[in-house]
Amino acid sequence: MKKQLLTLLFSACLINAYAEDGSRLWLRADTTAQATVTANRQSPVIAVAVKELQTQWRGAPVQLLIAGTKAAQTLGSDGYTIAGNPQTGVTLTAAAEQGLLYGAYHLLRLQETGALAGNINITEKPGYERRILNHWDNLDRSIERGYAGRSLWEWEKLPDTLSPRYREYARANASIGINGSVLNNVNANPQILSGEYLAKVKAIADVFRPYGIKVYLSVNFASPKTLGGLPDADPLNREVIQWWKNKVKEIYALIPDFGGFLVKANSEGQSGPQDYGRTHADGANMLADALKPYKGIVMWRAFVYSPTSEDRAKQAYQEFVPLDGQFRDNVIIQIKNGPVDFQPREPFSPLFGALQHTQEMIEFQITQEYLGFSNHLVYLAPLFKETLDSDTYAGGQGATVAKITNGALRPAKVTAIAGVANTGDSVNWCGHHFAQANWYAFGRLAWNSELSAEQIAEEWLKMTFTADENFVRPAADLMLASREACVNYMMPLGLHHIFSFNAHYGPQPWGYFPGGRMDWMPVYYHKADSAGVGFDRSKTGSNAVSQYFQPLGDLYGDIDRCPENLLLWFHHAAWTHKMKSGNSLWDELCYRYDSGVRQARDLQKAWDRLERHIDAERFDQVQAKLQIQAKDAVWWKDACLLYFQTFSKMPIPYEIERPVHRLDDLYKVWFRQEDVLNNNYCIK
Ligand code: BDP
Repeated sequence: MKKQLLTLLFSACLINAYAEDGSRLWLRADTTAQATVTANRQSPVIAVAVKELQTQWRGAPVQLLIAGTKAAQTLGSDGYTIAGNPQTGVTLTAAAEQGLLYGAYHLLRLQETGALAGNINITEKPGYERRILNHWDNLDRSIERGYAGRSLWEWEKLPDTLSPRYREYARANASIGINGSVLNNVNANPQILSGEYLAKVKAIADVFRPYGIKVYLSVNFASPKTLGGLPDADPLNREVIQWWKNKVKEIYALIPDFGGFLVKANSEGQSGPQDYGRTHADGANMLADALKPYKGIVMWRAFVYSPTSEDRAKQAYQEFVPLDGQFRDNVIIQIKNGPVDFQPREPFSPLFGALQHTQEMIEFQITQEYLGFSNHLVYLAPLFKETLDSDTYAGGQGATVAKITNGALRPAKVTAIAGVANTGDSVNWCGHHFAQANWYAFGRLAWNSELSAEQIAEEWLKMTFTADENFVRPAADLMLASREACVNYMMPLGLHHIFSFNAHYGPQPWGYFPGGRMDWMPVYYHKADSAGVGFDRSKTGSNAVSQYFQPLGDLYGDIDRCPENLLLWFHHAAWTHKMKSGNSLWDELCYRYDSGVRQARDLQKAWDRLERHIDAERFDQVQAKLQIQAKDAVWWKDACLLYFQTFSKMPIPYEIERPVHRLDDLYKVWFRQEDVLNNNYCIK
């Protein structure tokens, strides 16, 4: 009995020592190294770089140099060179302390991914100056569209108690080059600007600073009125202007390196300058003027649309293009990757490139609001890259979204990129172990948008699981297949926004709620009828195609030449429309949904084969999530095909799997977000 107890205790300890709960993210290096590291300057940031190397670097001595040479100056504040040999000695050189920090993480990444061979001679400089996470975290610690627990920011305990996770978060970001965090939701509570909350924000900023991370805040445009007690928040009202100036002064007194404001104005019910008959430029410039003396910036969102008869996909362009050239040089317009809203696939937003005299930045969504929450394994690097690599043809061929926004083609005072974070207080940070890869990929692409999705997947897998090639190759393939699988089982061929209302999880193509906003209803987006399906955005329809530069406008506008993966985004195509495969549109749609289901099952098969290479804990958790994903894929396929069949009146090709649900039952499925996250929703 005693012996049994001892064995039990012993194995419990073992399990504990090797607990693989995902909390260490991709930062899993052994920290018992005792490397010799020297630096020619001292600062809190350099101290972090030195410590990381001292405890993890297993090679010859490393020297960190801040250099004032011309060559070093061209690297900017974040760039660096790494030169030398791991056997004889390595020198990191940078013009500023952040560069040394990023160089240190780069060197460690080479070590951890087994990429150190012989002499090292690396020069790096980031593509975007500001690489920012947007947290949609509320002050009550709920997270809008968050699927990984509650907010990391423990507002109720701040500023006195600092969670150890603030530092871990900052470290993880620094390791992938992220240098900014907008702490609160774009649907901003004015309280964030109160003295009480600013003291809490300062406490977080102090923890982030040695990791090179600046803090930014989302602000509510009505704050002077709701928080400051002024009669209005009109951006031309002198009192309002003064209120913001005072507020900004107060912020910088607490946080001297504060980054600036993110603003969602006149969008989805948020107040804004238009409430007072002013323009977005009036509003943004007023804030920009207040921030200017402190080098702060305004990220003004272009996510605006209202329930008019105009196609929602056209509205941001219509509102912002007439204002081109009117914004201050510390304003940057933050544009979602697509013209509607973070769908599994969208064309790029036509605003990229269209604002020729206004700085533009891209906003991606890392949290999977429309891609299966933290239940589905969907690796987002291919989606991010699809947008970044899209040619806008602004001013001719080769003007990719990346080059338009990162300063390569249009010199800009401010360049930036944002990703809506998928972090929360869950043990593994992101809810799904593989969702960590999306955080990682965002950071890596913000640094260098030319990295391939494959390279990033491999790096992440090696650091997060094991460098064993027998694991890494197939696991990378699985990741790379996952986004297209998701598009296929949710919304192939350019279908979009046919999610269950509000929750944005699961299919509800029939969604129509009398009296509600039409532009929030799935039927608005697919427009299925007895003739066909899809949103006609060609010249005969809303003519959204005219917002794209040529030759894209014509290409998208021609039903026979439009890329088929966007067909139903731009066209209302007949059910009998002949596809490139020779199939009718209806048959093709059926085959796509079916292949999505099969791909979801293939993800399961591929994962099960990898069991022996990794720890049981994470293996089991991912396996359980993949089961949900495969079940959901069938739900999607059945719901969409059975519903669209009520219009096409055509048979589901007989060789593909039959539906296992009845449409009447699917109409009744109802659940809340928590049910989805607890895997407690039932499809009959
Ligand atoms: C949509 C979300 C909503 C956000 C909005 C935004 O459904 O919760 O507030 O975007 O970006 O995707 O402002």
